[in-house]
Amino acid sequence: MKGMKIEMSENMYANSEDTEFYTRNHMLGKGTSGTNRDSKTGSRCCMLTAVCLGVLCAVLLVALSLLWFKLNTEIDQLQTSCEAKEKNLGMLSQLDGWRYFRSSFYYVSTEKKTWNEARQHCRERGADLVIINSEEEQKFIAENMGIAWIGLTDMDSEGVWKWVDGSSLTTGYWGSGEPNSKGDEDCVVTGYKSTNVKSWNDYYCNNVEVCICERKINWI
Ligand code: MMA
Ligand code: CA
Repeated sequence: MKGMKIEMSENMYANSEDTEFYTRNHMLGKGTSGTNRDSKTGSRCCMLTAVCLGVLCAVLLVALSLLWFKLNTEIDQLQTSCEAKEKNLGMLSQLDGWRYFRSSFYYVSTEKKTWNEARQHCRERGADLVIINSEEEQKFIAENMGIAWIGLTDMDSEGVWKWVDGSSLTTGYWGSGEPNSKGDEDCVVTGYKSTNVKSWNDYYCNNVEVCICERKINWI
């Protein structure tokens, strides 16, 4: 009886192992030959690992190439920006008598000239007649310079005020009663009879006055 019991339970154990083996391999869709099954599973695993590694390597290679390219581009940009700043510094060291305000250098000529001659004078110095874009800029000019030509004119079309860079006038700082041209005052001076911010006057272009030149800094 005792022997029987042992035999039976051993049999049961063997059977349950068989069932488990069958089920596992059946689920994997494998045949019943043991060693063959295992080696096939192994080589599949190897191939999968190799493919994964290959893909990983390719991804890393692409990522590294992109980083390298980005780094080089940034180095180039920094170099260009440094060169531009160096050029500016070189330029600044030659700018005796120029005054700095918010990314521009300003210069008041000593000689009096007509508006056209004044503009030429500025251009010969790598600048142009001043363009006033803000109240702060006008205040700075009003506080530091007297009557002087600025880069504003309506000589192309009466009453249409344009800056020397071709842009239109948006905010003007005209003195009271100005502009009052009857078609004969096409150029503009600032600081006319007033130290107020609002001190522009349209004036005869052939009058001789000092001028304000502006040279903007190109920071890049
Ligand atoms: C006045 C005034 C100005 C004008 C000049 C021309 C003295 O100021 O009318 O607007 O431009 O005359 O000389
Ligand atoms: Ca006038």
